[in-house]
Amino acid sequence: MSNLVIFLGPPGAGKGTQAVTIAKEKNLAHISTGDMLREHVSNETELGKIAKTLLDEGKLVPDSLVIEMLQERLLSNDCVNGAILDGFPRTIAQAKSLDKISEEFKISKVIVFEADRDELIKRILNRGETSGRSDDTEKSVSVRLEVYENDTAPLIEYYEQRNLVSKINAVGEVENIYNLILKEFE
Ligand code: B4P
Repeated sequence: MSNLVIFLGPPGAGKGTQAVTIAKEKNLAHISTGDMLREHVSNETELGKIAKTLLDEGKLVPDSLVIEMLQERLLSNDCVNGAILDGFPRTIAQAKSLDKISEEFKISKVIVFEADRDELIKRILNRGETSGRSDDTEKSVSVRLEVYENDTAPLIEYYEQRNLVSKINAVGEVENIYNLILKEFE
C-alpha cells in the first residue's frame, strides 16, 4: 500500500513551493490539481474550457471533474511509491471520494500550512506581478480565501478526528519551513 500525504492550507501558504522539493527528497509523486487544471486550460481541453472561468474567478472546479482527474492521475507509474497531494482534497465531498479510492493508497499524514491573511495576500499579489497567473489578482484572491474558509478549512477537523493532522507555521524562510515539514516524515 502506498502512502498519500496531503498538503492543506489557504492559497499562497506555500504548499506548491514545498511540495516540489519534499516530493523529490522523499521520492514521491507531486500531484498539484491546480497545475493539472492550468495545463487543461492551456491545452484547451473540454475540462480546460469548463475550468477557465472558475479558476480566473477563484472558484472551485466541480468536485466530480476534479475527482475523476485525480483518480486517473493516481494510476500513473510514478505514484507507486506514494504521492503528495497539493491542493486536493478541497471539499468534504472530495475527501470522502479519496477515502473510497484509497484502497491501494493510505493517507498517512495531513500537513496543514498556517499563515495569516495579510501575508497570503502579499505573496499572491507579489507573484501576480510576474507569474501571469490570471487568478493572482486582488479580486480573485479574496474569493479564494473565502472559498478556503467555507469549503476547505472544515477538512482540518475531518482529518483531526483521525489523528492525521500536523500543523506547520508557514511564515518564515522557505528552507526553515522545508525542515519543519521533513521532521513530520520521520
Ligand atoms: P492552486 O494552484 O492549488 O493554487 P492555491 O491554493 O491558490 O495555491 P498557490 O499555488 O497559490 O500557493 P502556494 O502555496 O504554492 O489552485 C488554483 C485554482 O485551481 C483554485 O483556485 C481552484 O479554482 C482550482 N483547483 C485546484 N485544485 C482544486 C480542487 N481540488 N477542487 C476544485 N478546484 C481546484 O504559493 C504561493 C506563493 O507564495 C508563491 O509565489 C511562493 O513563491 C510564495 N511563497 C511560498 N512560500 C513562501 C515563504 N515561506 N515566504 C514567502 N513567500 C513564499
